[in-house]
Amino acid sequence: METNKTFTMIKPDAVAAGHIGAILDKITKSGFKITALKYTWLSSEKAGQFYAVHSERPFYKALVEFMSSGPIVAAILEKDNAVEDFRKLIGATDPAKAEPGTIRNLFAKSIDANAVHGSDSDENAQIEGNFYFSAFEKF
Ligand code: IDP
Ligand code: MG
Repeated sequence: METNKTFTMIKPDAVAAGHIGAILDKITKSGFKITALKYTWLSSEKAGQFYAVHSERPFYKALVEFMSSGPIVAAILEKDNAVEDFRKLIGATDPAKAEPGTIRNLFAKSIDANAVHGSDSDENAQIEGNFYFSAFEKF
């Protein structure tokens, strides 16, 4: 299992607010290399599949609606210790609890519209990257 890859999405709130450039800049300046990148819009079916792990949670329906409400940016990122380091860079799920200087502290509005996704394990990083990108789209 690779330990130097993670997967991220810039969520619809941050895309709509015009933060794509600033967030990608922060990610690359923090030492992550972009190895796949895509601007796309999830159908509610695709968003439901991506977040299927949360299907029993009370916020699942709202999450699927939100994630299919506008375009997103998906990316695979490479760095030593990628999953853990990227979770530190994005900060807590609730931006009110995210450390100063983290992406969610800087760009997120609420616990649901929280600007970015970051994989929570090496295994999920691989699954999530493969959800979006074929072998011909990763370099
Ligand atoms: P994470 O994105 O920090 O890994 P998860 O617990 O995996 O957080 O939840 C996935 C996403 O579901 C969150 O990023 C957020 O958009 C949404 N979410 C999580 N908890 C809540 C909640 O309590 N209310 C509303 N939305 C939530
Ligand atoms: Mg998560």
